[in-house]
Amino acid sequence: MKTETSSETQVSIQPDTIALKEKARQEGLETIWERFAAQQPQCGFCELGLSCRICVMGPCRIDPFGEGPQRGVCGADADIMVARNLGRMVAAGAASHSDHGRDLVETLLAVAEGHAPGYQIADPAKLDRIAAEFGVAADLPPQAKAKELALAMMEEYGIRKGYLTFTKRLPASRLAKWQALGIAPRGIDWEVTEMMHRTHMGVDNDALNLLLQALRTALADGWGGSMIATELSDVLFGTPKPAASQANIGVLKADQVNIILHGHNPLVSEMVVRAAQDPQLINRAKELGAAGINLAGLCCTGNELLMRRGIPMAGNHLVQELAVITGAVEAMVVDYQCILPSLGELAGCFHTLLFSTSAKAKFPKAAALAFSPETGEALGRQIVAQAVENFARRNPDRVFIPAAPVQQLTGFSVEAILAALGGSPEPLLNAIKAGQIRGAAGVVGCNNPKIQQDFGHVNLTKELIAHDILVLDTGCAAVAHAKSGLKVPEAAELAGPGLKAVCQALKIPPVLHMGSCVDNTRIVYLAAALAQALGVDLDQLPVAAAAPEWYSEKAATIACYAVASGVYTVLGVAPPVLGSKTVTDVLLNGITAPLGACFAVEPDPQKAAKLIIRHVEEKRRGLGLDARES
Ligand code: SF4
Ligand code: MSK
Repeated sequence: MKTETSSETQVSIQPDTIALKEKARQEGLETIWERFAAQQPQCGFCELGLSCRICVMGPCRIDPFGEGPQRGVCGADADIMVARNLGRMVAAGAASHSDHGRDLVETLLAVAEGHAPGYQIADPAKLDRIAAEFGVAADLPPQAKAKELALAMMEEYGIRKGYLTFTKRLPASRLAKWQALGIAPRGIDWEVTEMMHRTHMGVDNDALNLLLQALRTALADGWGGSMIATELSDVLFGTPKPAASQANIGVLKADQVNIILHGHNPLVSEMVVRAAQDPQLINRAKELGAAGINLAGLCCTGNELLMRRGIPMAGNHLVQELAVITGAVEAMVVDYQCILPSLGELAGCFHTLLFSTSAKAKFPKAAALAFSPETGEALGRQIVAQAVENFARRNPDRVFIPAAPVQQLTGFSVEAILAALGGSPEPLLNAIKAGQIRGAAGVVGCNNPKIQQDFGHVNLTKELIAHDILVLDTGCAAVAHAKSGLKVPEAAELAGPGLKAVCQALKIPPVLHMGSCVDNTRIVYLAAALAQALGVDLDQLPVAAAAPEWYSEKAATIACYAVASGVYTVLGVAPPVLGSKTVTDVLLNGITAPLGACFAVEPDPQKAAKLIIRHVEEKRRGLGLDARES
């Protein structure tokens, strides 16, 4: 192996990524970074949101310098074009999370009706709590209760009277703000459909009106589809509790059958976990010379399994191709979202089997297996059996696992955090009131090849905890933090004195893992609970959010529901809106008065940290708490 080149070190701050990227280069294998380089220069019109292909009178572009066309063929100006594009982006993100949630609702119904072998109600107490929120009779037996809850949740997707049920978790003042603006979310599918309708040529041509519907669509995700996905995953597979695990590519084992579980929905991967414990399959692996069957996660399916089962995490978004390039992966199992279409081709360069598991997400050169609640258990076994047999095809000379795994503590659901605090948010609020913890920040979101991998997450988070701000993380940011050693209790040494003392007393890290992308709802739910306990609205809390390396439509939606919920949000990558001064002004300033929160864009993590620290201290001052000059 040659020594790393400067270009390899530029792709990531993580040694495992750098080493595997170098292996890819030596073997002439293309990765996301080569494709990113080949796309340069990327379209400046698109970057600014000033291109439109909504109809076939176009495509159209608007010249940001005022010299070329200022309107599309239909007459749309820059404001309309940018707002429509953003609205469609948010709709796609909301649809993705919410369709994921729908798969869980359907599985819950199948469990209730007795035709989902292998699945069960893993957390009956949580079923009781959620069912009560949806008005399901408390005295029903669990199966009947699960059925009523599933049917009630199905209604959340369509046309219903009033607003989404989970909005009752919010302080009344937040819902009142949404009602005043006309953005309180109704049905989940309703909001997505209306967003798509309004952005058709010749419908809504008022940028502000379009932006308001984008926020309502995002809220239908955050307080609807995503929240359903989180809560039902807990009901079906268990509510996460703190557990020790590991992260980075070193969680793959050279002497074992390695199966990687990638995507977002835990429905199939939970069955793979079960099958991997089957003594028959383990014995077969041993017959073939393996020491056992090793499971590892990627992206948010990985986060789901990590949170509930302690399955170690191989990596985040930019590691997915590199994981195959280790040459040690017998099977990669994908469901949907954030899965690179290049994986099948790459897997073909190794012995790796690539299985897709959703009929709605097929991939080139992947074996397409279609999950249903009826077949999930059998699919899990089929996948593990094929992976085990595939161990015989591995070429040991190509195996390269260039890192020792890093320890991490995971599993901080809202329930687990409250349990760690003795059952009430009071101790956390007391620590905030006393100024030991200045506030909290959700650092979430993706990797993006435009940014050195994990640089934004890790540097922002280090700065925040050093200033006594507790960090809550999800998604690929969570993996970045884990790989960098920030998610062990010993990382409290990097925190400011107040946060350090709290972490040491509770034996927790200063960065708490709250799950996958849909689990950002755990963060806003916790914020809502804190606001309720304090008798204030969410925008009055000393809390903020950041997505330093985001890339996806889903992340845009999450950011929109965070801001609309009252959480100031700093983006490390500018969204494609800068082509419209009106839209940019509304997002950076205009929404502050009615919603109490807005966006900021700051790629430099040190500067982003300053923005968040200043915001937290201002909010402390607003609550009458001590505030540091920042
Ligand atoms: Fe062009 Fe208007 Fe059609 Fe967009 S909707 S492609 S701006 S004509
Ligand atoms: S997987 S949406 S790259 S966080 Fe949820 Fe990671 Fe972003 Fe996908």
